[in-house]
Amino acid sequence: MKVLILGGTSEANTLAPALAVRNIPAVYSYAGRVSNPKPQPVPVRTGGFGGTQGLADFLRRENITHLVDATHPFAQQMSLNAVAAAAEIGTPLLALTRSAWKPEPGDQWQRMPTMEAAVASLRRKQQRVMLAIGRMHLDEFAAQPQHHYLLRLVDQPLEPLPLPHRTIVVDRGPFTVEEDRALLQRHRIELVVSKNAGGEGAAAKLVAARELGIPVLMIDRPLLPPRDEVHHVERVLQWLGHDTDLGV
Ligand code: 3Y8
Ligand code: NAP
Repeated sequence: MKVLILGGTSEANTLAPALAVRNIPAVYSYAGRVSNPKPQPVPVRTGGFGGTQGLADFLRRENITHLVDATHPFAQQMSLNAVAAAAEIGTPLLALTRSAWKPEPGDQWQRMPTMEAAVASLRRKQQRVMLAIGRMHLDEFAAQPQHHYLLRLVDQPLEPLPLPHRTIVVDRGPFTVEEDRALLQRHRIELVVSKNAGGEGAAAKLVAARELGIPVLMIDRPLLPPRDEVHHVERVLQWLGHDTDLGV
């Protein structure tokens, strides 16, 4: 048995130790998006595979027997490639993911079907907006340069940003409600833009926004192809035919 974990999330970071402690051979894969990703208790590889074919070649070359897609719900291309490569060579595939967030009493959410829709809905007078969507889609918000943006990024950006009025906070999650409440108050945020990531790592800003009565533009997840999905590491261990008492 040899497991390839497509990682980069808290779920993947819970799965890797569970495999390591059971001496299940595994490789953890990062895209190489941030300068110093979290270390892992199993061998790590970093960078794209080179599309579906590149991934299929990797699966063959490394004799991967099981593929676990534990990437983020917005990592649509990686998930598409995983389904296609696994089908092409018959490698068993399981997705380890988390349910989408649902609004709770007190939430002032406006659901957005896509990132583009969120940008379009910012066609309004200047506001103080927290963009908690990371770095990769910031350019799209240049269409609405009038706002004062609070940007939370994992790394200091290397390239100039296309947003004239912005404050950058360099921080990586998981975040706490106290931190995020203080951040929203300090920057007098009037609107939060968020991906519907699910899980705990990015939820703090939503609780803080609810408590402070701040509206949220909540961007729905992109569509993913049908595949077997689980939400807990124990289910992955069962799928691998291993004991599930999570001593780890
Ligand atoms: C490189 C690897 C853990 C897991 C850490 C999770 C939780 C904290 C919250 C906000 C939202 C955002 C962003 C976010 C969170 C976890 C998890 C999660 C959101 C790291 C990591 C990698 C990435 C990539 C990065 C993206 C960006 C997205 C920041 C590691 C820290 C906004 C998504 O600068 C960039 O290029 C960043 C790119 C993809 C989305 C984007 O479009 O910019 N994640 N995040 C992974 C790789 O190279 O393969 O160092 O740990 C992982 C985590 N980020 O156990 O510690 O599981 O989701 N990540 C979103 O959810 O909206 C921040 O600020 O409120
Ligand atoms: P994406 O748009 O679906 O992926 C684009 C390309 O990046 C993929 O086709 C693949 O390149 C490469 N890639 C993505 N994830 C990879 C991985 N784990 N290992 C190796 N290559 C990978 O993905 P993304 O949104 O850029 O996310 C990149 C990473 O950040 C993933 O690990 C994801 O779990 C993590 N992350 C993303 C978000 C988010 O909001 N998107 C949030 C938290 C964490 P090739 O086609 O060349 O193989």
